[in-house]
Amino acid sequence: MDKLKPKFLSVVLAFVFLGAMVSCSKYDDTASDLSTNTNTHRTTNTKNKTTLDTSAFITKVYDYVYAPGQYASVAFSNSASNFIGIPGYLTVPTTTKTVISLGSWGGYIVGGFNHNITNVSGNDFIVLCGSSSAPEPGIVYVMEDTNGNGLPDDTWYELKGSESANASTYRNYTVTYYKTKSDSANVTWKDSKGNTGSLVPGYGSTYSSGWWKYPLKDSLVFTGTRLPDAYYNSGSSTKQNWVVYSGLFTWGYAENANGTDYNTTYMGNEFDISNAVDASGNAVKLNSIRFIKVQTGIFQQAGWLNEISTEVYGAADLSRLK
Ligand SMILES: [Ca+2]
Ligand SMILES: [Ca+2]
Ligand SMILES: [Ca+2]
Repeated sequence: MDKLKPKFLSVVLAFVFLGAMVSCSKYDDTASDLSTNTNTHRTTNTKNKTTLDTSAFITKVYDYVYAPGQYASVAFSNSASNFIGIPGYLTVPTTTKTVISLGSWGGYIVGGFNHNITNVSGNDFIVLCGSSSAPEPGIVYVMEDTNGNGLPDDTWYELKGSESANASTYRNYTVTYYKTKSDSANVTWKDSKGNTGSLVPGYGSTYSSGWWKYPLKDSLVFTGTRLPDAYYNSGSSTKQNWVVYSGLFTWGYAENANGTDYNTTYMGNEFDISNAVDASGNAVKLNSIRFIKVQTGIFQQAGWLNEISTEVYGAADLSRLK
C-alpha cells in the first residue's frame, strides 16, 4: 500500500506487541532457549482447509540475538520457539503462537529445516510475516550444510533484493550498541561509518533503558547489510504521517507485505535461492540450502512510528506447502 494510516498502524503494532506478550507467557513454561520441534503431525490450514505438512516449516532455532528495541522486555529468549513450526494464524483453531521480534538494525534469528530445500525453478521458500500492513524489511541469508554435520557452521549467503544496488545500501556495515548508563538514559550506538546516536523511545516512556535486553553485556555488535530508510514523514513535525518511499522494497525482503513476492495465502514473502550473493555481491550458485537467517535490515526511527524492526513467524519450504 502507498499510504499508511497512522491510527490503523498503531493498532496493528499494539496488537503485535500484545500478541507477543500472550505468546511468551504461554510458551515460557515449555520452550527451551534454542528449541527443536520434533512433531511430525499434520494440522489443518485455515486458508484452504487442507492439511499442512509440519516438516515444511523451521524445526530448530540455532541462534537468536535481539538488537535493542521496544520489545526487549517481551523478546524473551524462549520466544525463539515462535520461529519454529506453523504460525498460529495458519492453524485450526488459530493459536497464539506469534512473532519473533528481531529488534533494531542487526538483530537476527537463525533457523533450520529437517531437510535440504532444493533450489527449484522459481521461488523455493517463504518467510512468514502474517498480514502486517507496515513493512519492516528484513534481509534473508541462506546456508548450505556443506560439511554435512547438521549445523549452521558453513557460509552465509545474502539473498539479494530490490535495494541491493541502491547507493544507500551498505554492505559489511557494523553497529555497536551500548548499555544505558542509568535507568533514565537511552541506549547509544556507534556505526562503522563513524556515526553515533541514541535510540529514542516513543511508546509510553521517556527513556529507552528498558530496551536493553542483556544486563550482563556492556555492548553488542552486529554486522550485516543495512538497507535504505524505509519511511519518510509526508506530514509536518506536528502532524506526522509516515509513509513508505514509493518504489523501494519491491521484492527480496522479509516482513514486506508491499512486495511483489508477498504470498497472500500463507502471508509471507517468497524467496529464490538463485538470488544468493557472496560477501562482495557476486552471484553464487546453490543447489539447496538447509538454514536461513533473518536480520533486521533498516536502521531508522520514524517519528511516532518509532523503531523499524523486523518481526517474523517462521519460514517454510514451498515445495511442501501443498
Ligand atoms: Ca529457485
Ligand atoms: Ca554444517
Ligand atoms: Ca517492528
